[in-house]
Amino acid sequence: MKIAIVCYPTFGGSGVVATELGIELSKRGHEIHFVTYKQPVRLEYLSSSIHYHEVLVPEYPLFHYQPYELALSSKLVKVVQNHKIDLLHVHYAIPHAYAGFMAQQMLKEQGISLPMMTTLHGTDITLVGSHSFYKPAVNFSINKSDIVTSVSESLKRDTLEKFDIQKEIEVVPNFINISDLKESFEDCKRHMVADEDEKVITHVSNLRPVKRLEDVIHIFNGIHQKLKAKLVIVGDGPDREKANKLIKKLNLKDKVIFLGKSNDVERILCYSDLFLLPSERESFGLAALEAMAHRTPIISTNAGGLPEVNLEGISGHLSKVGDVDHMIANGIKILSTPEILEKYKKGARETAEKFDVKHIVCRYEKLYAKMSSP
Ligand code: GMT
Repeated sequence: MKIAIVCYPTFGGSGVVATELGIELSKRGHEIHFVTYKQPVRLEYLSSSIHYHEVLVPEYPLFHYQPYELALSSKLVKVVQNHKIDLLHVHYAIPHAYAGFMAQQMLKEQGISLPMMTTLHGTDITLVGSHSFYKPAVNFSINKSDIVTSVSESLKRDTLEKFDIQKEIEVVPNFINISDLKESFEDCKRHMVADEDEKVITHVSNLRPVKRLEDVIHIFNGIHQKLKAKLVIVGDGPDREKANKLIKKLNLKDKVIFLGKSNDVERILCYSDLFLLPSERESFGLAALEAMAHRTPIISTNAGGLPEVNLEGISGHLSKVGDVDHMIANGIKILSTPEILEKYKKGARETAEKFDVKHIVCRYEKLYAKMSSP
């Protein structure tokens, strides 16, 4: 099939999932066309089966806001016409489902049918999408999609609660390509972040308020009072400065390492002993799944879809949002002896294997086939 994929190309879970999906679909014989404003970060190479079409929005003095969805829908029309695209898969409802619907309507006028699947990822529903500024348009474009999927049962429930949805929502969880993972590195670099007798605790995110970065630091502080450890923070975002102040106040400057945005997350996870994700909201928690695939147990909240990914007592532990003491106690429990840590590492990896690409991508393919057959 010839599939056009629309996503956010920069760092962020939905773009990563869309890109990995496109790469996997191309390996299965489909021709993939990414349509977005920048080449997706995880898309390292283009080929005869993976194409990228850039959406340009030229500046014009009259525009206070650049009309991206207008440019995107026009680009989609061109890509569909030029490449004989069979279907459109948009990731993150805003504004992609809306732009996709407009492209569909323009193509319909020319007698071209373009079925559209919309995958809901999280904040497009729980945070931004449900704001009254956007809600009518989001509600409308979800209902106009031929198939709607969500990345967790929890997100499906949230969508049905917050919007007036007339369609069935199929849950297709996020996935990881286990066989592609690099499990060990000759130049591991663990020694650059921690001493032999120190545990490595990791947090990877876009450092937005929803990730509760201050809780990450308080949890680390509590664990570090009991055992030797370093905290590695990967990613960048608006809460970094606030976090730096807290690190200074708690006298943790020598213990916390900020690595910024990195494409080397695999190497970092490879030597991590524990992963912290104390988010206030998380429709799925792809970062936790990636850590689990690298045998890293998780301390997370029980928000949103996290209990569907991090299995209590198996891959790690769950706590109520903000219950830092509970998360500290659980972190200490996991790290207390090499035997206990190994048990959680095994549990994390086995749980991640259930989300392997080979179990999940075929579910999208079945839905594509359903959507394309009249
Ligand atoms: O919050 C983020 O990290 C970005 C956001 C996105 O759409 O880029 O992530 C959401 O989608 C991810 C992929 O499906 C999920 O793993 C995240 O849990 C979800 N984030 C939230 O719900 C806050």
